[in-house]
Amino acid sequence: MSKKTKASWAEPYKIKMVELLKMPTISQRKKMIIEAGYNTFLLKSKDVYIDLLTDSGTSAMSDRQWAGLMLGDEAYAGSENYYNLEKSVKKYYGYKYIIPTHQGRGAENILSKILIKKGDIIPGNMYFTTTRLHQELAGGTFIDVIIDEAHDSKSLHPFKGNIDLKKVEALISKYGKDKIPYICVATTVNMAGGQPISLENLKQLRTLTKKNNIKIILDMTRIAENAYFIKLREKGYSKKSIASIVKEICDQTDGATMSAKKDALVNIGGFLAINDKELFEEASNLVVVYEGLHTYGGLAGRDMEAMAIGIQESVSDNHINARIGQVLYLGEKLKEAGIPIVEPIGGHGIFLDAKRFLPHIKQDHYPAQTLAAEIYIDSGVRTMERGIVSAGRNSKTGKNYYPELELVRLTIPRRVYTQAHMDVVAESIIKVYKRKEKIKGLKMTYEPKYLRFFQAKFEKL
Ligand code: PLI
Repeated sequence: MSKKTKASWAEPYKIKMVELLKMPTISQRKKMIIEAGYNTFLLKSKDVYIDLLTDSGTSAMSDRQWAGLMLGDEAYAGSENYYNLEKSVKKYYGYKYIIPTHQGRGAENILSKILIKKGDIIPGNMYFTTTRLHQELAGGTFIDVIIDEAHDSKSLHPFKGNIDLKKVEALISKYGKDKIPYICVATTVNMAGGQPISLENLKQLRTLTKKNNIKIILDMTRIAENAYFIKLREKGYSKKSIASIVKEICDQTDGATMSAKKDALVNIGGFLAINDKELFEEASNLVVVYEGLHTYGGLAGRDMEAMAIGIQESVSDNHINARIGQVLYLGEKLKEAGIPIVEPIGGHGIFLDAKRFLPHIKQDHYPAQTLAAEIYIDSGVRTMERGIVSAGRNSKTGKNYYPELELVRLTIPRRVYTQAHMDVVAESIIKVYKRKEKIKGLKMTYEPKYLRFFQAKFEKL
């Protein structure tokens, strides 16, 4: 009997310009990682071969976006490009009002300042580093209400980004609805391994929050990737377009913060979107303090034009199929070799489970930080820690958080690398896995106060 073979797919673009890669030698890499204090954030880009540190601001723009840069209207006030961006946000996401910001955390800062009062509780489907910090700086406390499966790297739940509604109900009865200004809902939850939330779950949350007069604010940073998983896995969506699913997600919410550096295919930019006119006016006023006038929010006109075009390209079915297809390709290769990764494979990268990869290294000796450094030494591939270092300390008690997930993220920039690059990455991880017993942990020698993972330094034990 003939075996049915799956049709191959290919990138829905061809390459018009290339950037030559740097190829540091092994002795250079050994020296550089020590100088960087075993922190891949502190490496120089010129010392990196394949850069999987992040998918943030690292996408390749299309020729249409580059052409858009030339249409930059660099007026201080009322730039034409702002109105194009506003049109794009309304058309594809449906929000009424938008305020551009220099990137996602600019929007988080303004949102937190206008909505959070001291002593408030902000439930969310797993923390994100900058989001939680802005909530705390505004006087709030983040509480995780994601389903338990999200903390288990082996669980095959199709929507590990879902919110546990019972946990939300318990918070409402414990603190009272007036202490909860909004629920922060992320699409494809970054720290859980790029795991999606289902529309069914979001709609149930909408019903619960409406009843209690609590807002839903979306972190829509990777919304198109979430829509892909809904189309693939949720009943009733297989024939819908990514664009229509994206719109349906936004329709369940009251506003959103966006880091356009991810899904929206630009190297810089973000925005705050909101449906309430009064909140919009308050945010428009505050943005002039922190970012710039409300019609540019810290961006050049050309950046807003590239974002307006990127939003449109990001919701194309062809684009998203190829984008996640490449992530799956790498993940399947690693799975076949027996490498422990977070499953199901997520939207923006592969997450190695460092607790299972290096079981002999205690969490206090930073297994994920260690593994990211070892991968760099092996091949010059740069990855990122998403474990105890990223989790940081409780801002009230000063004690370290000990997250269940101790991960190394291989984040795939959009439209940048080829399948052959993915082969090289997989080979390097497999090589490191073969010598895992010989790998020793790290000790932290410098710890900055905020978001320590960016700048902390380490030494080998
Ligand atoms: O890096 P920003 O300020 O544009 O965006 C902050 C931000 C908010 N939400 C989520 C889910 C993010 O992933 C995010 C930034 N992520 C980075 C930088 C990353 O490497 O994943």
